[in-house]
Amino acid sequence: TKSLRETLQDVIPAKQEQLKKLKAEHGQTVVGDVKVENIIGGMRGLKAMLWEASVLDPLEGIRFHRLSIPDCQKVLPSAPGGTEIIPESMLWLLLTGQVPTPEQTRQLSQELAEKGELPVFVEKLIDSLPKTLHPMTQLGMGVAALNHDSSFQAAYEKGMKKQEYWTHTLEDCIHLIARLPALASRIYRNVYKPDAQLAPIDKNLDLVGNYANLLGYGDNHSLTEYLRLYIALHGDHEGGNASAHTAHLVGSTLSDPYLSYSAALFALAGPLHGLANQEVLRWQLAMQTEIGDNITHENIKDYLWKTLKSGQVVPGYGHGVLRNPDPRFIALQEFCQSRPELRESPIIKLVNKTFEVAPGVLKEHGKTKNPYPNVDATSGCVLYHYGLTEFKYYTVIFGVSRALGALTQLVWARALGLPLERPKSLSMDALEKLIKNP
Ligand code: FAM
Repeated sequence: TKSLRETLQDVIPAKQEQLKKLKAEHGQTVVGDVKVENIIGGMRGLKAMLWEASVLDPLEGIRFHRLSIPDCQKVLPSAPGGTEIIPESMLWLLLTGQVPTPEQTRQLSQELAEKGELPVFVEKLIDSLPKTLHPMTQLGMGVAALNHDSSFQAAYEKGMKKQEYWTHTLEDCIHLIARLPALASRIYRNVYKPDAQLAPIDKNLDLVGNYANLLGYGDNHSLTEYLRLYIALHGDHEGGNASAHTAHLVGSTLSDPYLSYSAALFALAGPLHGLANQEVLRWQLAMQTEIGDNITHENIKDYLWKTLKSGQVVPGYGHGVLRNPDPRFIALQEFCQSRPELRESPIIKLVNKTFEVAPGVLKEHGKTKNPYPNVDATSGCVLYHYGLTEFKYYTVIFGVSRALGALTQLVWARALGLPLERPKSLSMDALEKLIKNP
């Protein structure tokens, strides 16, 4: 059985060769135009970066290498006693393009558990923060501080060769992923359950098994399975989204993976991005409070219009790339439908009912290019059902997850020797000059 490192060592040369060929044979091939609307429109649709682990199709949704979400659910190993995909098998797929065996998945789980403890100074740092500081700010600070032990940074100072970049990057990425449950659960404990004892890391458990335990929900098998699926599915969504792109940009300066990923977390903390799952729950609960029980489709329609007319976005709907319901939303919905207690949950029923009305209203409103739900339309509401009701914490779970894809790309960027990212910007005057005189 090959280890993760050995498997990567096997697949890297062919990719390096592929890149060399692309550069040599197609360096000057035109694959698209740059329009003024791309420059002033947040670079939407501009094909301008390499990202190895996944590609997002506007209609079909995400594919991790060649595998769609349903494909992944069929072939990726789960935890012992579970049926859902786990982050370890997703990480293996993202990094290597290969489906790990159950044994390889267990080995990775074990390695992560062994590396899962936080350095004491990081524990102290997190413990010293005010409970009122948003959990995402705390997570970003904790991740940045972990760069104290960066293998990449230490090796760089000693003058390592470029060929060694990826191995040190991989070491940092594995250590960081391993430590995220301890860091994220310490933040949860400090902010919401100050009297609770944090469980020790169980060396025989998978990453999310430990995370659920540390959060104090380890005996809830159904929630643990949900978290496994949630964290695996949120792991990567190609490279252009704000958090992934931030990690890539910062990493391209040869900042180490800890600093790169902490920057990504602060992009994820924006309400148009990862914070949306907290906003969805706030919005759905406000709808319930205002309307009361027995909410009808008509009530929801009125509430949606009220939100839109007050100039706010409907959280959990729309997407920068997708133009259909998000397959991650569908997968989480299917998880809910397969469990009677979730099928009957009032908050899940409200999410479903909203889904029956919102696309029609958003189409009539006519602004958004995608009137369908994204994954955030349901992800936080399921947590709420399970009693994890502290919604300011939800984006932290997203932050634990997105590390899988963003860190994978850092390994590939260093293995492929990708350069410093440095697009050209223009002022409006310069743009007008260019339009007149291309
Ligand atoms: N409700 C109301 N208006 C919306 C909307 C929504 N859900 N989604 C888009 N629009 C508006 C948008 O604000 C823009 O209006 P202006 O022209 O006045 O600026 C117009 O429709 C065109 O936007 P678009 O091209 O369809 O979308 P963008 O690519 O600009 O933005 C999102 C994409 C995700 C930021 C946007 O759909 C949105 O704000 N959605 C609500 C927040 C949300 O759910 N974010 C989570 C996204 C998620 F997948 C993630 O990152 N986790």
